[in-house]
Amino acid sequence: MTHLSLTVTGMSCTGCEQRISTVLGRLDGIHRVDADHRAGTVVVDFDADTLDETVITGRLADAGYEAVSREERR
Ligand SMILES: [Cu+2]
Repeated sequence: MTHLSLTVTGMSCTGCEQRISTVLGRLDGIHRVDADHRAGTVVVDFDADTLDETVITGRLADAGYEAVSREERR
């Protein structure tokens, strides 16, 4: 299981959290999605054998949210 913490811009309400949960929840290999619009974070647990970070951030971008891995952000 891979744990990924993302800083996400563009979330403004709980509707955004729901949307992100739905969009990411459809991906194979996703185990948990925890979106927090106040903190501007999305935390996901996923199976690295079936899914990778670029797919997740790509899907978020398609939905209109820009995501940056918190570990990569300086
Ligand atoms: Cu919203």
